[in-house]
Formats: sequence, C-alpha cells, structure tokens
Amino acid sequence: MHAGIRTRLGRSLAAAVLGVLVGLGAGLAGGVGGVGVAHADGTSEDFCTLDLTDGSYTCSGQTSEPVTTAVTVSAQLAAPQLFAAASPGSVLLARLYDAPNRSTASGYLDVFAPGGCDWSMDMDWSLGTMPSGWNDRVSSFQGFNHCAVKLWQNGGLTGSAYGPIYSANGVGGLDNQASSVSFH
Ligand SMILES: [Ca+2]
Repeated sequence: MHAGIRTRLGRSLAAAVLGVLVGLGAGLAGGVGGVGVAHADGTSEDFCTLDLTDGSYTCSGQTSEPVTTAVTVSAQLAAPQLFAAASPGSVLLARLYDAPNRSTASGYLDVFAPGGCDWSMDMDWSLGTMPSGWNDRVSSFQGFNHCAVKLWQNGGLTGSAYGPIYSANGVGGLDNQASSVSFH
C-alpha cells in the first residue's frame, strides 16, 4: 500500500516536472521563432538566415559560428564555406547587422540566394519586404560574392536609399529605417 502510494506520488511528481520542462521548452521555442531574445531597450538579439531561393527564414539566439570568424571574413570566395545556407547551393549575398560597425552584438540577418551578384551595378536580387523582426533595424552591413547592398526606406525598393556599396559601418539617414533591400 505504502509502496503504491509512493509510486503514484512519484509519477505525479515526474509528470509535474515534465510539464514544467515542456512549458519551458515551448517558451524558448516561441522566442527563437519569433522576435528572439527581448532586451530592456526593446531590441532583440537575433541571428537569422533568409534564403531567397525558397523564402525559408530561421533565427536563433546564438551565432552560427565564432564571432571572430564572422567579423574577420575578408575573402568573398570563402563566404559560402563559412556560412551555412538554408538550401544546398545557396550563396550568401550579404550580412545585415542590427548594430553599427558590423558588430554582431545585437544580431544580424544573413541573406542567401541561388547565386551571387555579377560585376555590374545593375540589380541582381531584391528583398522587397524585410522578414519578421528586421523592419527599421539595419545599422550596418557587409556584402559577399560581389554583391553591393542598397537599403531602402520603404518596402518594395521605394523611398530614400543608401548605397549600393559593398560594406558600411553606418548607413547615414537610413539607420534603423530600412524596410527593403536590393543587391547589385
Ligand atoms: Ca539597428
């Protein structure tokens, strides 16, 4: 009898602990899939990948590689090996940073496509609408695979613009203003 009671108690206790863990997991998953880790200043810490190949968009609360690797990339040809793409064969067009000076401190958005950019300044790829959590947020960027980046104040590549240039530690009047991006 006593043993049976203990067993039932043990099971209900285990179920309660499991419930807490499941609840915690759901909370974490919600954070990762949504706007990320919320900060007191209203920003969030997101490390995101958007692939124009299939529109796939994922974020995590951590960098996908050591920060030192991310900020010291110099050879454009090395980018595809250093950055994991959502779709096989996708190429990194640019990394858009929340913080100025290409700092990863507050998150970044990596934009991939089926191919890179050519050597002329015509537009090769465009992102007409920023993915969730990235509207009015970009403060610096780095292009890869011959891509120069142009930020637009409004969606659909309209309004004031900054660029196209290959790399920017600040984006002037479009700081925390960009709502669409083109790649040239
Ligand atoms: Ca920002």
